[in-house]
Amino acid sequence: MDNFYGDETPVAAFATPPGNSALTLIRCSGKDAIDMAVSVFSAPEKLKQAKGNTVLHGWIVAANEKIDEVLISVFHAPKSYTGEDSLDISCHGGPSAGRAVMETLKKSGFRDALPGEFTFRAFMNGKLDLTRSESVMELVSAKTDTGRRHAINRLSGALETEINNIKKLLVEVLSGAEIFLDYSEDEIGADAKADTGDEAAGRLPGQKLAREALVRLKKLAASWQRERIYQEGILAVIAGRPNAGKSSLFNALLREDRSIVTEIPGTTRDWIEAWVSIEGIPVRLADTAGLRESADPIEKIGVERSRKLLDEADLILYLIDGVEGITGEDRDFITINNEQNLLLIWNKADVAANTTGNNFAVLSVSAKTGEGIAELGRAIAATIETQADTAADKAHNLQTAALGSTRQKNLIEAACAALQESLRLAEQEEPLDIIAPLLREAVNSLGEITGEVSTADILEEMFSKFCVGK
Ligand SMILES: Nc1nc2c(ncn2[C@@H]2O[C@H](COP(=O)(O)OP(=O)(O)O)[C@@H](O)[C@H]2O)c(=O)[nH]1
Ligand SMILES: [Mg+2]
Repeated sequence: MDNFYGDETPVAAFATPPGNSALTLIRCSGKDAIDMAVSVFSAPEKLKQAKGNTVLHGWIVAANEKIDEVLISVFHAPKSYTGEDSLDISCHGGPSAGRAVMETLKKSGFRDALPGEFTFRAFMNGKLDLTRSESVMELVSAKTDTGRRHAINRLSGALETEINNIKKLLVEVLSGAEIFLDYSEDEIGADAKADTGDEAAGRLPGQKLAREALVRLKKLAASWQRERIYQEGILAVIAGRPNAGKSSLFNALLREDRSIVTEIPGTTRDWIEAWVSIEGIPVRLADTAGLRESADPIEKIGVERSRKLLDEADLILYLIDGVEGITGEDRDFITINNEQNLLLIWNKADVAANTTGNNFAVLSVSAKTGEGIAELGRAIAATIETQADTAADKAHNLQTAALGSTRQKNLIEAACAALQESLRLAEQEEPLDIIAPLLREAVNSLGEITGEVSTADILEEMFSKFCVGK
């Protein structure tokens, strides 16, 4: 049978990366995992009788040959990470010992674990919901301290709890609606209506609860704005008048000639983007068309698209053409966009010194010679970090729930849309039989986030993105 998520075959995987190290850790888990390991352990009786959460010392052996001296941590179901019988085998480090132990384990019946299979089993055995499963992967790939803190928050169940609480509210509204559906309003009478505590409600009992749920869902949806900085990186858009040197700067930051650079204003008619790592932060860098009034219809579209992109930008790198100096157009742009994160950059410093004076904090660079580009990189990183930290501060209370993946964000948005539509219909006093299915849809979306509602496809898609051994 092909390997697939969801069987109970004992699996084994390296939990530590290959290379030189003091130790190599191999994790084993599954029904019969302990019995299988007994056949390759130097003290089989000791292992058979070992209690859960104990450590044994001995040798992995094959055909009476000692393979490696090991420590085995024994876990009994359900008290293990996966909820199954599990073993953590500490072998000697280096390229050879762990590999030889792994070969021996596989000969005794273990198979290689699939990516994320340990966490998948933990989820299937009710050890973790899906938000916490995702946070395990988030934690092991966290690049910064803040990223780690956010992952820990979700691993501790903050998001799971908030989603379950919101879901409870909606289930209450839904069951209220379904009672009204099952019986006519006359049969239920005024008492039941009063019970919902929502006298002003139209035809949907419990509208107040539904509105509260909507507010909390929207708050969660908004939390993704800051969380995604750590998960997905940020969008930085280069803007400025034609010929300011935007495409040249784009290339300088990319350290390769990706964008077309010419002296003809308006060459970059659409925008070009590329991912670049700036001081370790993943940045989606976009080079836009110059923002100027144009009669050329194609350039006009380019300018329009650039404006739209600017609206979405997490950070705008606004370039001033040093040769021309600050113009009225530049001042207008700076005034209009000062609500957004704006870094002002004086370009062409190789031929024109910065003359902006004290009114503007402006970094001087030359996209042509590379002067000031490293400093600019550091300034970009500092701005993003400040922005993220400020946002994180606002929600620094670690009880605050926040989203941890686009999967979660899409489902929250689906729930919001369904709930919002149901409230709209309720306000128009539409019948409950068209409102209730929308509420059900919102409840199901929330159930999908935690994994209460899930399909094999969704789970496989999700866990296959994990690393092996997790
Ligand atoms: N001397 C000098 N020229 C530059 C610098 N950056 C760009 N240029 C020149 O300015 C012109 C316009 O550059 P480009 O990157 O296409 O500007 P864009 O229209 O804003 O994208 C080109 O001739 C570039 O070689 C710079 O730092 N120093
Ligand atoms: Mg250009």
